[in-house]
Amino acid sequence: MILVTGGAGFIGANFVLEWLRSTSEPVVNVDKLTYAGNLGSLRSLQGDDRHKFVQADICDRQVVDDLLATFQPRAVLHFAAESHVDRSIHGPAEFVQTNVVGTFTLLEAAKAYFVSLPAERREAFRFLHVSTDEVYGSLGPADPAFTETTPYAPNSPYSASKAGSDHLVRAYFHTYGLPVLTTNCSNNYGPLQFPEKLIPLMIDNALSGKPLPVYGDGQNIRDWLYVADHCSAIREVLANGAAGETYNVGGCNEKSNLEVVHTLCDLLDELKPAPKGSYRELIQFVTDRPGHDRRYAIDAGKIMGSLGWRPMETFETGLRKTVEWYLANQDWVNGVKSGDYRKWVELNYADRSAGVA
Ligand code: NAD
Ligand code: TDX
Repeated sequence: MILVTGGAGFIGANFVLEWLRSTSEPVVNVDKLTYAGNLGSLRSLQGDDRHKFVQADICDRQVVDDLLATFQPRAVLHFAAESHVDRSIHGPAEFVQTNVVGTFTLLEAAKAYFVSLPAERREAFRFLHVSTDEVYGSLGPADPAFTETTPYAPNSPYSASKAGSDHLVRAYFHTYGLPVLTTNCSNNYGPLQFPEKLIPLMIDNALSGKPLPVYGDGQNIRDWLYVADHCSAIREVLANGAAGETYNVGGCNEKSNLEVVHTLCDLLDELKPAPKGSYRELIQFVTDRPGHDRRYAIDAGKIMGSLGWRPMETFETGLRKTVEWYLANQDWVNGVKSGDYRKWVELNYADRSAGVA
């Protein structure tokens, strides 16, 4: 049994689905179901008793203690977070609460649980913390890519809260011997991503004939990784990573935002032509994000060299799969936008109190 936090979000849901496709080991999935949590993403697991869903807040120590004691997981995989930079600019408090206090609460509970385990189970236990490249700050055009030893320099409330959580995770290894692993990953894209993030937002706006809002001059650079490749990296780190180590994960796909939007428009022109003209005509340059980091780039040499991990998708193949998924899953998108999926949750998860569903 593994315990996953945030498994109703974008990356967590992709991870849980893939885990249960490829192993028989059960998952207990703890998620608060914020606006970003969507049990509709896990609909295909209905009736699969290897998946136990629990609606709970990771800041609730009692619930976390109870879950660890009840399910006795061999590992905690911590995906839960407030994850959207723009939201963190408008309302940072929730980011500090979930990302810092929530991670601290999990670490405290995991430490108590770890100490209570018999020696052979303690040996195997892992706490895997899923984090971001944004903790390293912003690169200039000629700077080398982020490595695991790049100094932390977070610039947004989101990245500062993730940096705080990373430091706590590190401290629990060095001070208490909790066997932690940390992954710092670049921008993910793929199926099931909430349409507030660049790629699904642009697809959704284009299909609705709405403007495509590019921040600033569109020359900010992100290093894109297909979500399934991130999930395979997490599995590899869980299986073979060394306790106390951090691993940078990235796809070697540095693209400017404008390049990403152009490629998306061209794919949509091919797969779902607009009634007239090209989707590129919808692009609008809008006021920049405050404190907008200029460039992120990941050096994934450590995970590739020491664990043999490789991404399977190029940006071109991954983006095509993503656009095809959104075109084929407009019900999911409309449900997320309208909040309809919550009705599905009410119907299918009658017991949604902070207990075991
Ligand atoms: P997401 O916003 O799609 O999902 C987050 C999930 O966490 C949601 O299901 C939400 O309901 C849940 N959650 C939030 N607060 C909670 C709380 N207090 N208690 C329990 N559950 C709570 O995020 P995502 O994009 O899937 O990101 C997952 C993790 O990966 C995050 O830690 C994020 O920082 C990290 N990450 C994301 C990216 C990316 O590009 N999306 C890149 C690198 C790292
Ligand atoms: O409408 C938009 N227009 C635009 O130009 C949006 C939503 C974004 N952008 C730009 C801002 C960024 O430079 O696109 C880039 C990507 O933006 P987001 O999708 O919001 O991602 P980013 O801010 O880079 O952060 C993401 O990657 C790292 C995730 O949201 C984080 O959780 C992760 O840690």
